[in-house]
Parts: sequence; structure tokens; C-alpha cells
Amino acid sequence: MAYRYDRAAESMPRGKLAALQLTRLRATVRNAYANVPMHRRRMRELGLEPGDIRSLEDLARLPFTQKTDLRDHYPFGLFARPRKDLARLHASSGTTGKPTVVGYTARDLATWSGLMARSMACAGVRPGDVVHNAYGYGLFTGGLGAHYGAERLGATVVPMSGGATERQIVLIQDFGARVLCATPSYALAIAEVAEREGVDLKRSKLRIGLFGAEPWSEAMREEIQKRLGLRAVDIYGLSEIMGPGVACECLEAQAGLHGWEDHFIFEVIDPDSGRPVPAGGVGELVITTLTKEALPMLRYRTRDITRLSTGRCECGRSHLRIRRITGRNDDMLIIRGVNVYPSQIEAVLVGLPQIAPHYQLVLERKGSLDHVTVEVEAEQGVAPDPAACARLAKEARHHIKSMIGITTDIVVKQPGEIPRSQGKAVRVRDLRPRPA
Ligand code: DLL
Repeated sequence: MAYRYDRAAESMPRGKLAALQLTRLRATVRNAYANVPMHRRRMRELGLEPGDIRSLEDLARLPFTQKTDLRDHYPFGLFARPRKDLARLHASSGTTGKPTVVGYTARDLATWSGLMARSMACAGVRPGDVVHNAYGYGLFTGGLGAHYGAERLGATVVPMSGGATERQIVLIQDFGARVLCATPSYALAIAEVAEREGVDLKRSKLRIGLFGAEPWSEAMREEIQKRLGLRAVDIYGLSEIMGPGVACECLEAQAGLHGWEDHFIFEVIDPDSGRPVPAGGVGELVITTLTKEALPMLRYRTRDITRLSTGRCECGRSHLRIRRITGRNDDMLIIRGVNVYPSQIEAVLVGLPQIAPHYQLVLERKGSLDHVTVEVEAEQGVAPDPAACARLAKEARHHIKSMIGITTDIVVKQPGEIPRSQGKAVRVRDLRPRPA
């Protein structure tokens, strides 16, 4: 039977889980109300007091929290503990304005490494494994999150961070890594550099990849598995809630991310109306923390689009599953009325022969209309002559049109011309004029 990090918690009967959630939700609301003026003010405006939260259904009465709230209370305004009680700060850079700052007490850090260890074990990582950690170290939660989780699990961590790809490939082989932690786009970049150098990582000891921090598709999963010879497992998280390890797929099913319901409550809402969608419906993921001390979050709107399923998983875990995140409702592109996520275009491109899985979407305004150019790369070995490129472009254009319904221009670049990521890939270059 597969190694289980915390059997009692992971297989807890759902009734018991719900009772635990309610106790913890009430404590979280009390903490937020007593210690965070914004939460107290908002609850009072709705005529709510902590004692009004008597059942899990009452959660829906609480106001949402958004990323802008963190920015508006920069840097420490939403913390429920004095600054001197914080053991660590992380921050995520936004595209505009101030970063989002998050803080942890020592107990929060212990909870996080415990959940990361649980996630890793769920993905098939075992005590004693060598874990090659190529998530960026620093203010980004990926590096340190995976690091302490792997240590807590009893694995041996190689704290690589991103970049210096040739060196990563040497150390993966020399240290006998069984596990690779990276963004999916960086995992592909590693595969590509290895192939170029004549190294077959399929013959290394790598067996498991823990990939997350950006949207990716099933097609991308297959591609990475094929090229690195490992099982690619999806892991999810966000700094505002904790960091990586909020949810993780199990190795047994690789079919949706078990969201750790003893520490979080997951809801899916209609992003326009804010109302819950019917069970199993697609919408925006909203998360409430249940055990965070320093930064309790009430109904945080993640902007991530997905759906939940509560059906029993073959691995035996009782916690619900978050289906693959298809994109964010704020990176959703609306192109001539069609809602498009970059990951949909990726899924089409990855399926086309002779096109490498690296791409960028360039958005421009031509007249009053949005115009999309998809820059793709020919695979190694495809003739660089204009006729071959034109053929590939025509094919990609046709498939994007027929599968997604939008008209695009395709520019076929030569291998290596699309910038490679060492962390989260930049998929969209938006050159449209900003509204005044
Ligand atoms: O990306 C935490 C993380 C690190 C997760 C390493 C997994 C692995 P942030 O930088 O705050 O935190 O970005 C959070 O990244 O709201 C999603 O939009 C996206 N994201 C994270 N994991 C996934 C995933 C980290 N598995 C934002 N699939 C989230 C799709 C993901 N998108």
C-alpha cells in the first residue's frame, strides 16, 4: 500500500471532517474579528458577529477577501499577530503596484511544512528520496515551501532554485534525484537542454515530478512525462493562502488535486454574481483558511477557474478534489467575444507534430479589434525554409480556429527563439494600449 504521511487526517470520514471544519472555522472567524480591523469592520457592516457563524452554511454570510485588500493594507495591515510574532515574510510580485505580502508565525510554518510533506507523500515521494528542488528560492513561496516539506517528510533536499540549467542536469544525475520540483514550463526547459546536450534523463533515477505554480494542460503533462520519463503530478497553492501544498494530486489517480479540507474550506462561485455554483459546476475557487494564525483568510477569491468533485478517489483519501485549474479569470482573454485561456491554445499546440511546446501570445489592437499573434517554435530538425514554416503556421492556425474558434496569426520561430522560463512562464505579451 502507498505510503501515507498522515493516514488519520487524509482518510478522515467526511462527517468528522465537517465537524472539525466548523470548530476551526469558528476559531478563525474569532481570530480575524478580534485582530484584523478590516475583517471586523466588514462583518459589522453586515451586522455579523463571530457568534453568528454556527454552521458551515453560515460561511456564505461572510464577506469575500480579494488581492486588492492585501495591497490596500500593505504591508502588514491584514496580519492578526504583531510583527514581532512573525517568523517569516513572503511576497508575490504583481504585474502592477505593490507586492502582496504574507506572514507566518512559527506555528504557521510548521503547519505549512506538514501540509507540504503530506502533499509530497500523496504524490509518491518517500522518506529517503533525493528531491531536486528547482522552484525559485526567495520571496516566492515555491522554493522554501517545497524545501521544508521535503525535509519534514524525511527526504534529502537539493536546494537548486531556478536557472543554471546545464548544472541542474548534471546534479540530477550525479545526486540520483528521484523527484523533481519545478514549474511545468521549467521542467520542459530542462528536458530540452538535456536533449540538446545528448543527456537522456529518462535513464536517470527521476520518477516523480511535482509541478505547479502556473496553469498547464493534460497534453503538457503527457509531453513532460514522455520526455523526462517520470510521472508528472500537479500541485497547487498560492501565497495568500499559504504557498504550495494547499492541494496536490495523488500518484494513484493523477486526476485532480486533493484539497486539504482539515486546513481549508473550498467553494466555487460564479465570478460575476458571487453566488455558489451548483455542485460540480465550473467557477472561481474561493478558499477560507482554518488553521492560519498570522494571516487568517476569509473567503479569499483566488481568481482561479476550476470545479470541485467529491466522488471517492481510488487512493482512498476522503478529501475533495480540485480539478485542473484551466486559467484565471483575470488572465482570461476575450478575443472578439470568445473567452480564451492561454492553456487552451497550449493544449492545441502541444498536440501538433513538429511544433515545440514553447509559445507566446502577442495581443495587439488593430483598429478597434483585438488581434492575436501566436509565436510558436519549430521542433529541432524541421527545415528552417519559409515553405516548411508556412505549412506549419497554416496547420496551427487551422487547429486553433477549429478547436477554440478564434482567428490568429501564427509566427513560426526557430528552436530556442521563444524565451525560456526559469519559473513561471510568461505566456502573454499584451501590447494593447491601456485604457486612460
Ligand atoms: O505559485 C505557489 C506554488 C508554488 C504552487 C509551487 C505550486 C508550486 P503564487 O506565486 O502566489 O503561489 O501564485 C499563485 O499560481 O492563484 C494560480 O493562478 C497559479 N497556480 C499555482 N499552482 C497552480 C497549478 C504559487 N497547479 C497562483 N495549476 C494561483 C494552475 C496554478 N495554476
